[in-house]
Amino acid sequence: MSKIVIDPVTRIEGHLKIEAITEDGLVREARCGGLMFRGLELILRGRDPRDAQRITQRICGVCPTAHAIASSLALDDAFGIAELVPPNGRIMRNLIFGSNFIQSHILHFYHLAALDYVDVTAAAGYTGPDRRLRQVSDYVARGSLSPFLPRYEGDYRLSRRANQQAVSNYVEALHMRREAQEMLAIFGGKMPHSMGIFPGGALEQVTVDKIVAFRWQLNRLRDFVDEHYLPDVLAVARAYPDYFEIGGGCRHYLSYGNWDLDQSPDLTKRLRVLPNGRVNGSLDAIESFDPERIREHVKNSWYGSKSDLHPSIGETDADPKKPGAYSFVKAPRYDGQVHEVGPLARLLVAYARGQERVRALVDSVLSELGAKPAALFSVLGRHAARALETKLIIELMDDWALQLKPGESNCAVYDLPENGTGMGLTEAPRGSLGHWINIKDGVIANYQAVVPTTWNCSPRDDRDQPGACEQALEGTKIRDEQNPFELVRIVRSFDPCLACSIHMVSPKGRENGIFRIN
Ligand code: NFE
Ligand code: MG
Repeated sequence: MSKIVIDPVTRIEGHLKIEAITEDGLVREARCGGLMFRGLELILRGRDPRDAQRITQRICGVCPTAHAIASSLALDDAFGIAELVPPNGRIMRNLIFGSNFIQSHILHFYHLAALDYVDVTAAAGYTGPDRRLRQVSDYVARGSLSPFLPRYEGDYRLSRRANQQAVSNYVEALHMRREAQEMLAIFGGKMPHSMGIFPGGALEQVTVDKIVAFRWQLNRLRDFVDEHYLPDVLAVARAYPDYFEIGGGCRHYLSYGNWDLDQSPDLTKRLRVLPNGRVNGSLDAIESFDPERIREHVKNSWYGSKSDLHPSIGETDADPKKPGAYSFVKAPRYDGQVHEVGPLARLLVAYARGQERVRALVDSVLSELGAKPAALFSVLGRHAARALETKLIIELMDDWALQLKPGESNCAVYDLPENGTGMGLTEAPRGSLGHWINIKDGVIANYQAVVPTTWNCSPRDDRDQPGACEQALEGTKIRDEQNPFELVRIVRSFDPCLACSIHMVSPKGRENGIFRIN
């Protein structure tokens, strides 16, 4: 029995703590805890409902666009204007949101996860023709080792040449992310915290110049994804095939669906490219999705609020001294069960529903790797799904940009109701995102957001079922407890949006070591 503490896990967004108990190198028990309280839902109370679009974007600098979409969908619903959103508004929302997805997925693979697999020291002393590699070599030679060190040692398996190519792409990916942000700004105005998405549609005027500029930048991103992102993910997959076998977790996958193709007022019936649903590891029992079955548990969370509430009547009363609790993250459950959300869940739901483009993409990668669909329930399955989703979104966006109609309306005109309720369901880069609003006397009476990482990195629920990431960690064999690569690779595969610390605690309470990970 031993206890390993990793605090914090870096290269993720925000603050997360994970504890795990090991026995003979096997993780017996893992705990995820979010250690920050922010209370944005409380800040929204008493404000003009239209402020939700602005304030909820401040939840995060990485996925503000997702919150702009979710809040605008909730407000479309509460104002009764969903069907009035014109096609230009719907398409621009998809284009702005899609730009953010591309940026976010490239960020995750190259700048958050890749250094778990790529040995950046392969760039040291490089003097060849690759300008990007020389930049890294010069940077390291000046003694600038962050964000590359400290790191775990002992499991870098790519060839020197493959490592160098990946480091070069790491630098190129910084430029690509800037391009994706600039592309977002064409229809979104700016990034982060765009004003382009708004209840009723989107605010930019459509012009031919903007469509041309958008497609030009999209093409550059397409080249990067086809020539580098997907090949690099496949190179990692070939070098680390054992990571198709670990980190699976709960094997229940949930998606609210994304990429609106019509304006049906019932979001669960709205035509979306990626359908909603839930599926388990058999992939043959796809079930329809009913948002009434969502609940948030708080037995093990630092909240004094009632547990097992639907988000439409959710409460956010922090109680940081609550005995037994270990996280500010609540525990959302669907049908009382733990579910994983994110790119893998979205693709599995679409795959199980027979979505042709998704089937073709997933099958092509599986056949290239000689793997079966079950291999996707893993660390590498999450990385592959994220890369494939990026490719899919780029293809879709190119078509959508051509469907915009210069000179036509982009936003509905409407009056604000004094009272109403609304629900905004979408898929953020990291998974299912829901906003619920209750408007009374013209102001926000209650607002609740249930975000992807709340699903994936939740603590134990009212029945003490571990959350999705906790389950993915449990049962993992650690090869070298001084270098517990496996744990951080599992955590990072979820792309969590909070900073984590991982504690491995023995039943006898012995502490094995404290690790800082970069
Ligand atoms: Ni802060 Fe987010 C995404 C949302 S949080 S990154 O994607 O919503 O899990
Ligand atoms: Mg919440």
